[in-house]
Amino acid sequence: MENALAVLRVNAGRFRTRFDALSAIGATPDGGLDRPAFSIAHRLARGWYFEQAEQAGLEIRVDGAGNHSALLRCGPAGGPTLLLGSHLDSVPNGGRFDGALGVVAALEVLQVVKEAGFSLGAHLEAVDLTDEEGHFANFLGSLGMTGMLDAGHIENPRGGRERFRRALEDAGMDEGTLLSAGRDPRSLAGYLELHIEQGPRLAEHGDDIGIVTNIVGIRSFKIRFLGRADHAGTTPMDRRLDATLGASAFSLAVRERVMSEYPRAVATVGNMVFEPGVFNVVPRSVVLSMEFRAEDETALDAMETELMRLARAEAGRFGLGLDVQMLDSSPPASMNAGVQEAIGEAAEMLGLRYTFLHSGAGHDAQCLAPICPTGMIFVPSVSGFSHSAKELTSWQDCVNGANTLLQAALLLAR
Ligand code: HGY
Ligand code: MN
Ligand code: MN
Repeated sequence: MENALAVLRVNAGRFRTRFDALSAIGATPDGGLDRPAFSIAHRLARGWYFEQAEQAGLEIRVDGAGNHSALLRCGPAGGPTLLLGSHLDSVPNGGRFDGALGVVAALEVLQVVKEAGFSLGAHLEAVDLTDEEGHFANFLGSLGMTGMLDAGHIENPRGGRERFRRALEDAGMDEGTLLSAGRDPRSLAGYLELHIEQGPRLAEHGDDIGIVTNIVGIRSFKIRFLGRADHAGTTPMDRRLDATLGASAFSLAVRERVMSEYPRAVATVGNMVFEPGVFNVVPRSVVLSMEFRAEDETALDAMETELMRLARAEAGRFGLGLDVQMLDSSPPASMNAGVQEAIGEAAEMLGLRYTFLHSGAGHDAQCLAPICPTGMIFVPSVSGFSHSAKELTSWQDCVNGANTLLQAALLLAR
């Protein structure tokens, strides 16, 4: 039995055909992908996923958080389930591999195990988790699944509350179903995710596989600098309450402070919305979207205090009001030692060169880690590009990752 399991491999041709078909749903002319959560393309991709799962003879199920699962009952009756998965949503104008690779690979693993006809110590579930990219709220589906999603996390959805409500309604969900989608941790044997690295380290060192040790924590905010609208031609420069100045000075100050005081952390101002936002009116308001990331809560707390102090200082310097709204906070997480070991064993058995690394990208795995043994497998990203159309992973690396996922899953579900 052990040997029979060890020789199992994914069907690389079928895996490729599926990946290419999925990449076409929401494809952009530059070779990327535009498939934000709850968009039409996202809904089509989820429909396509279920068609594939049914054609493979798998059961399908959607939970209250909209997570789309394919199930293989290959464990003992009443036995636990090993979750394999990732996400089918993308950032706006993102790449084809982020999330999609892990979902297609998980489906392929279930199909290979089904075709081999083996019974395992756990059932297998290939899950596409909802809104990993935080179109409305970071890691919405995985947080829902943990039962740790609270009303506060969805109180200030990124796209606004009304749009969020409508999106949920269109998907057959509401805030109540989201908050009650929690799974019993005792029913979960673990969570394993294959993902592209989204950075250059594996490729630069010639490694095939990355075993993730820990995932960064993320906090995100909307910050409004509030001034006064004035005529852009007649208001002297020294009499303006120009919201642009506070927002711009703050953005530069954040960069300088993070680089000097928190060299292992990052902060990003990803958007600014100007009001009224025209040539000839001094802006009365600028709303800025900012997130920052660090490896531990202590650093996150210190950064939050420091960056909010900077915002107050820059607002004060230009005579502006300030309004800060925290949107969400995703704690950092360590990956389970036993799962890391299983991934290493799988890679070794496949003759692949592996290394251990930290993830600066956020993943659903950081939400699931507190409730079940969790781990992640990374494959190399060419030149480290991600969240752009330039995202690329060689097909051989994708297959290596999928086989590592398969073998690690078999070890964990033994
Ligand atoms: O934003 C992130 O790190 C991830 O891609 N969701
Ligand atoms: Mn992403
Ligand atoms: Mn991702």
